[in-house]
Amino acid sequence: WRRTHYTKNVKPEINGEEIVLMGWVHEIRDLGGIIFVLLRDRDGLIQITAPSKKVSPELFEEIKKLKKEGVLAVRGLVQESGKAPNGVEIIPEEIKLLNESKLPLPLDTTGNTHAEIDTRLDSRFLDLRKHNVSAIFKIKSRMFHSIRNFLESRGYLEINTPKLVASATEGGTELFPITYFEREAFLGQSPQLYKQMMMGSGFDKVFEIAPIFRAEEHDTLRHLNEAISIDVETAFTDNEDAMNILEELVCKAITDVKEHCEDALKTLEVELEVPETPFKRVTYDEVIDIVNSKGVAMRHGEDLSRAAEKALGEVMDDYYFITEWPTSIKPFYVMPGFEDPEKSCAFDLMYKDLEISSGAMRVHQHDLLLEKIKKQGLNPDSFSRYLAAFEYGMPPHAGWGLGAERFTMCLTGAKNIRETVLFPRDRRRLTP
Ligand code: ATP
Ligand code: AMO
Repeated sequence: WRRTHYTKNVKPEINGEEIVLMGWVHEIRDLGGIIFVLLRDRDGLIQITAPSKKVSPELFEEIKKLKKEGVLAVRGLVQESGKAPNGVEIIPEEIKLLNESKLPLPLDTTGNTHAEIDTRLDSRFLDLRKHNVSAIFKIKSRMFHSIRNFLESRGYLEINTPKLVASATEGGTELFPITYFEREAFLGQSPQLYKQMMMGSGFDKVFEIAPIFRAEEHDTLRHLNEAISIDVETAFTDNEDAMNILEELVCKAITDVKEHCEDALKTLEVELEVPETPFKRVTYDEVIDIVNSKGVAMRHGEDLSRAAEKALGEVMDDYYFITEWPTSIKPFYVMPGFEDPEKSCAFDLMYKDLEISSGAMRVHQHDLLLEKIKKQGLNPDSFSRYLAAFEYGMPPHAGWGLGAERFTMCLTGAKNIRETVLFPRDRRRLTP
């Protein structure tokens, strides 16, 4: 048997056709003289209606024996029906039970019984059978697709850089150490140094979509220990240009998801709006004033506290940039401002109270970079191979990293970042 249709394609227009469906037994209602089986596949549900008077006694007995979450193939006739959920039902002619499910289930796949996120993640394969859970991954997939298309259309080259690395990039505290033969190594926390080196290689425009590993000890709704970062780097350009491409990419992805993920968005009850461009830019100094005026303490030179992010989120548009961050609180590779070196060329893209991307124009002058590495208390020796790239003709460049899961939260309305990862890694979870 070959599947001829997915349930979502079974419409009244194909009334009378014989089709083959495959999926799982979602629910069974046995009313004695008639049995209703709800068959679920990736995209939907359909009612299989077996009246004892219309199907053979053997088939009726087979259907009677079905149990929840068994894997089923059904050959049957499409029948228009005002009483069935989608206006159509299937009158079965033959069924094949491809596999049975152990019962009771560790998790209710109909979603009628509430389950805590930990219980759900423990049985994630079952949890993902729920359409309001899988919808998030359909949207995430479309988002990646759209971003790749967009970047390719702009002449960006997709690259892959190592995840087994010798040193930190984002400040030394958030690394996972591993054993690399006789040496210590780390899981990469950002492709930062590599994507910059590609600028020195003349690749001009690169992007990478790959995991980053961060030993964040805290347990929040927006931090993962393994996340996917969408990294972009562009040569012969600056932070303004980098922000422009980022906001264009964000809008393109939202437009695309809106157009192609109608069903998933409906399932999640999310109404996406394509934000207007340009996104508002607020400077770090303006942010301090806004936050203070909301009664939240914030001093110059501090990163945004959670309370500050929340206060800001209340007054700003959905998407906005924070610019002119103090040079002192940004990584060594960030270019100090040309007019005032205390105000850097770094920016963050925010969605309400959530930081979704950080970026900057980078330091491309070798001596300044070396000085900044030293000033941050880092050992220049661990950066020697990176630094060498700046001695032999490094063009000015800029770029950013966009957190794929955080952006997925914006697209799906998920409140917990774990919802946007198939098998999340957090402080307490390393399985499944
Ligand atoms: P960065 O680009 O700086 O790494 P990020 O998006 O990874 O940013 P963090 O800087 O780790 O996020 O956190 C953002 C803000 O949230 C920080 O200013 C920090 O003060 C705050 N924060 C982080 N963890 C917690 C926590 N467990 N409880 C409250 N606030 C937190
Ligand atoms: P940053 O450290 O801000 O910048 O990371 C970029 C973006 O990655 C996402 N992100 C995370 N998402 C979930 N869990 C985490 N623990 C986590 N950490 C980061 C966020 C964040 O905005 N090298 C720079 C980027 C650049 O300048 O190009 C960097 O890594 O959405």
